[in-house]
Amino acid sequence: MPPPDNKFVAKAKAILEANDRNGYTVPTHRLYPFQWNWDSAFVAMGFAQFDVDRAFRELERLVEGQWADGMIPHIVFHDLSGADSYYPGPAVWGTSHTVATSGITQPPVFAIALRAVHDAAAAVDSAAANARTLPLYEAALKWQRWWYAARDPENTGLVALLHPWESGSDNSPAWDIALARVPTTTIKPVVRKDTNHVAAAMRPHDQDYARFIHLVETYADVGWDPARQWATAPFKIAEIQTTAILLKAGEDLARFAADFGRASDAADLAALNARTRAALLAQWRPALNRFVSRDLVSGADVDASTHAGFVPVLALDLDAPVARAMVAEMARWSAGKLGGLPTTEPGTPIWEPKRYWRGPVWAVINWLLVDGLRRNAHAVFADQLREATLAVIETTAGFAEYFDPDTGEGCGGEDFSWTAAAYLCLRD
Ligand code: 9WN
Repeated sequence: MPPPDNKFVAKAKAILEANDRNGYTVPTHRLYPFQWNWDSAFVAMGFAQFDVDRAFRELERLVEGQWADGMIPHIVFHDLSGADSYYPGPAVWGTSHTVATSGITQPPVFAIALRAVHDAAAAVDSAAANARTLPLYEAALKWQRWWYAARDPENTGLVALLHPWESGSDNSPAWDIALARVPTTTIKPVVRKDTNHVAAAMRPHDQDYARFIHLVETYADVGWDPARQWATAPFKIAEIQTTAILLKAGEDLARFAADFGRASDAADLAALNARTRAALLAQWRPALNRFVSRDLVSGADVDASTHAGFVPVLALDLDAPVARAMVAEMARWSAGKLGGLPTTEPGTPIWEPKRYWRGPVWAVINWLLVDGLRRNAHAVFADQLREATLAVIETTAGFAEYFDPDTGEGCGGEDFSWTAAAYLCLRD
């Protein structure tokens, strides 16, 4: 039984409703005026707490952006009236889908959200829930197959990112070495808009943006063809956070396949999930008490100490000593900090408590970890993360995009949709 509604629940719902744009939700007004992929998945789970129809609608609108090859892009530009406040817009991406979209993707939280939305709907009317879910299941399965075909053509079990934006953790120190190899030259000038809305000290550096756009232009130049991108990519990371989310999505899709009597889908998913489970487990590094990604250009481990090293807990059933070591490491990072788990290890040279993905706490990352910790029988630490997330929102940060773990201050965009969704779901 969730606790009774309080004024923060009312505010969280009001944020989701205010950020609604005819069936999809913008992450926040002005800074992000379009539909973002993994934001929408989290938001759908938030809506599922009080408006299941609207939750389905969020996912349906995201699927309007799905490409013929199965990819669901990281941004769907449904309505260009706000285009002036965001860069890069459709002209920079140069893609050719019917609805304008970006050309890269984002972590596949979609199927996880679909499971949650379906289950909320099925509690009221199971047949109606299944009917609404089926086309979204098909879309999610098509995207799942795209990930394996386009981003793991050598069948390693780990999927690769070709752009830091695909991680959702844009300027994470995890990309520093790989991104430094990417030239800062661009064909068209880089015209940042983000720093018109948010202090530059909280955002990626200009050099990061130059490299981000260099990559966009490189892939646009090969017509956004997955095989040609794979062959030319100067940035290629077999990434553990995305792979863990993909595996959890694969588990949820496998349950749907069983429910819907789709035996052949179920068999395909079981094989893909098994391969990925083994590959992900092999990325555990006992000396670090974390999992690590692999840089496919250099062949080296990505050993920067970032939160991504813990996210595999979401999709694995870890041996007890491994889980204990990981939880001890997470507890060490979050000791004396506010809001939950910082995105880089405090006190290290890479630690920057206000600069985007280089130190701050993000409610949605805590949320993924809470789910994984519960799965691995670490309910006590899960509860600490959960309570820290709720407390920072209620006391200092409000529903900001992310939080400074030293001060509890809210940073980045205000009235942020995924922070509102996290609040609604973590109270449960
Ligand atoms: C680029 C919308 C998105 C999130 C990402 C976050 C940020 C975009 C940007 O905002 O990225 O995709 O322009 O900074 O890093 O996780 O999905 O909230």
